[in-house]
Amino acid sequence: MTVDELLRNKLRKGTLHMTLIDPAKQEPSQAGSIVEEACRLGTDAIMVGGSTDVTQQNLDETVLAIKANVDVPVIYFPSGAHAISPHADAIYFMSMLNSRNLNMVMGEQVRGAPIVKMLKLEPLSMGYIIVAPGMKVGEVGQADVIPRDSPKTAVAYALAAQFLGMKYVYLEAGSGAPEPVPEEMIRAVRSAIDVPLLVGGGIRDAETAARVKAAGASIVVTGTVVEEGHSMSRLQGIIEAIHS
Ligand code: 1GP
Repeated sequence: MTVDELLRNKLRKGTLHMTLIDPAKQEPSQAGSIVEEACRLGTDAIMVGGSTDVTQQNLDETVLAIKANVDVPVIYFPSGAHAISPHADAIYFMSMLNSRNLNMVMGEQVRGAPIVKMLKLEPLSMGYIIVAPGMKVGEVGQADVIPRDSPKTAVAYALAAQFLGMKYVYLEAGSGAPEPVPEEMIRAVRSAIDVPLLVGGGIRDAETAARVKAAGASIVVTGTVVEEGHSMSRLQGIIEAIHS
């Protein structure tokens, strides 16, 4: 079964949680322990990626350490074509739709596509939309961030992604954002599109996760909450809220 099929089967039963690991933020062995615990708590897949400092070496070592410990899909969440791991189960083949930098919209993808083909990685096409404040990824990606009070702008981008044939849409407030993507925006996008909607950035507790789910996220992504493995009890609450 492909990762896409597996995710779609699971999505039929309810909202999913994905744990994001930045390979630049801890040793591979620590990443392995964090995801082992996250899987024990019920996370549905692991995403591996970061906006800066991802190298072929830290990426490969982290993906291998994760794969050695867990059975859930490991999906590479790339910041560019400079590092692509053959060890991941799939790659978000994504375009940062609201970047001012054409390289983020299509250049890295053109560089990466032959590598993805050669490595036989499963591409999961995704429209990546950065919502204010956008944090590091918004800055590095030179995003024209979607204003928080403009759900209709987010809807227009998300619809454009779907009409272009992208299989997933990701609304991203940025890792460590003080607030997640506004609920009204999630609701508006959810009711406009038919493809699975990922929502991430600034989700640090169960209550927030429950609100993001209720607003219509198909997949809730958290990263910071498990960085350095400090907040596994919070992660437990988040995953319970998403699966309840
Ligand atoms: C970043 O949306 C993810 O791409 C995760 O954000 O680190 O704030 O959980 P956090």
